[in-house]
This record gives sequence, C-alpha cells and structure tokens, in this order.
Amino acid sequence: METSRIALPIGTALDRFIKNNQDQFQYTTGELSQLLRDIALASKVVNREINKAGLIDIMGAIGSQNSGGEQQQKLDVLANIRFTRALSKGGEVCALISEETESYVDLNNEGKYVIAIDPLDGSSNIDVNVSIGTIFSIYRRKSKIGQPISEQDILQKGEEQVAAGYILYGSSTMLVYTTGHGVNGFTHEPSLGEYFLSHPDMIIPQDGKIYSINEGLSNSFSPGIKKYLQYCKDQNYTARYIGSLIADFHRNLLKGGIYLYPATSKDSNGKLRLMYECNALAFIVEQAGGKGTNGKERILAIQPTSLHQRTPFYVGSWNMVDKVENF
Ligand code: AHM
Ligand code: MG
Repeated sequence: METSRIALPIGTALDRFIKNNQDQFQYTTGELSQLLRDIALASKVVNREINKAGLIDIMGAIGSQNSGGEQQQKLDVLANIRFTRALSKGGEVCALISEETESYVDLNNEGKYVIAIDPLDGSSNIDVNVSIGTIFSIYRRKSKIGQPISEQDILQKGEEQVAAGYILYGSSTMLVYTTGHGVNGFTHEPSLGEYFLSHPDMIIPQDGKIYSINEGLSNSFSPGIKKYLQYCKDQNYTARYIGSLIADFHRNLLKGGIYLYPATSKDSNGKLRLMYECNALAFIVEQAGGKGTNGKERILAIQPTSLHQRTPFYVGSWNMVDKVENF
C-alpha cells in the first residue's frame, strides 16, 4: 500500500519520524519500524564507546578486564556484539550477516527480516580519531516462518532491500537511512541522547568536483581507471580520501562527488564487500538521485553468490559515475 510521503519538519525526533512514515511500508505491521529503532539504540551505545576510544589505554588495554569484569574488546568486535545483541533481542530479525562473522547467524525465531551489517567500518581509523561508520541492509525473509533459514533468505540482490542506512561517527554522529522513499539524515543530540531530523529528503548533486580513491594503488589500476584519474586532474577536481567509506561517501552525498574502489592487479574484485558495504550505499545513492555500479552493472542488480564477496565499487553523483563507466 503506497501512500504519499508525510513531510515532517527539521528537528523532528527519529522515533516520531519512523512512526509517522510507517504507512509507507508495503507490509506494515510495525516490525520494520521497531527494527530501525533497535539499530538507532545500538548505535547510541556504540557511539558512547567510540567517544571513549582514546581513553582505552588509560582505562586498560585490549585483553585486560574492565571494572565490571568484562573483557575489554576491540571496538569493531564490541560494535558487533552491541548490534547483534540489539538485533537478536528485538525478535524482528531472523538472520544476521556481519563482516565480523564467517557465516550467517540463524536466530531461530519468527522474525520477518534479514539484516546484513558492517558494525564498524574503517576501524583502522579509530586509533587516529578519524570518522568511522556502521552500514546496514535490511531484507524480507523469503522462507516461511517456522522453516529453517535458507540461501534464498541470505543471498538476496541489493534491489530487494527494504531499508538500508549508515551511522557516521564523525564530528557529530548521524544516522542516514532509506526505506525506498527518499533518504533522510538525523543528527544525534548528545545531551538528549536522541536523533533529530537534520537532513530531510537528501539529494546528491548530479555533478560534482570531488573524487575519492586510494590513489597510492594507482599503478595496479586498469588503463581505463588511470585515464579517468587523469581526466579528474585535467578538470581540476579536488581529491578527498579519508579511507573510511562512510565518511567519504557522506561528504560526496552532500557536496557532489564520486567514491571509487576499483579492481587492482592483486584483487580483481577490489576490496569492498557487496553485501554489507556496497549494497546499502548503492540503495541510498539511488534514492538520492545518484548511481552505484561495479563498472559494468548496477550494484543492486548483482546476484550475490557468497556472504563476503567483494566487488569493484563506483558510487556518487550520477554524471560522474556515468563518466567513469565510459572510461
Ligand atoms: P574495513 O571493512 O576493513 O574497515 O575496510 C573497509 C575500508 C573502507 O572504509 C575504506 O573506504 C577502505 O577500506 C579503505 O581501503 P584502503 O585502505 O585500501 O584505501
Ligand atoms: Mg568494512
């Protein structure tokens, strides 16, 4: 059942926003709404841990115990624990795919949704106080409730996502998500501990002047990509690369730009993972009017064959991604 979008003002609390837009979901029963709330809550816990990251060495190094007797964890492991806990307790998710675990987790419940998540992406940036992110994709379960989870539940194409989003732990913490009805961004207000709508109906500029790529690898790029990089320089584009996918993606979403992680001579599929890194961003960018491709095909149309499969990734402003495909 499609209904027209309800416009809510900047400053609307996330909870209210989710509730007001619940009718947009085709199978609305409130479970997807609850799932989004669970993710938001877990992200607040992770955000709190990230903000203390610099104190870890003072409060006890990895491998030691904290005052509560819990083992201190690396933040990416900790984020995985926090999100897994929130998602499994909620009961809306029946299976979980995570960058942190080799195979998927069957939660053995009646949940209607499958989630793929990178709990903390760009974690090599934690130690140097640079922005990092969480990325998630949500799908409908395909098997009947009561039946065991099967491959058709897990290996779904990106175009079957019902919702996707990311959390950017940056100079402020933001949650950006789509349920296929545009993209909205929420900023976390720390003193209230709540997300508020700050970026309604996000649209990526059709064109941009920023290109984001690890150019240190350029000797191992294909001739086409090398030519495209030369083209960027000839156009006097600006190079911006943090090495933290969400931070690079978010900047380009707001300002117009392209993020590239091509195949290299070492990795013919590049570095990034289709199921919990690229699909979510491709869905968001399309909803914002941009484009996400592997150079040959729309990211969302790729049939995954394994959980952790990699893909070359070009994502951002429509005209820029179009251009790189021509190269
Ligand atoms: P991770 O999942 O191990 O954190 O790696 C993903 C990260 C992305 O955030 C980032 O865009 C990319 O790897 C950077 O890779 P590189 O260091 O090769 O430029
Ligand atoms: Mg990652």
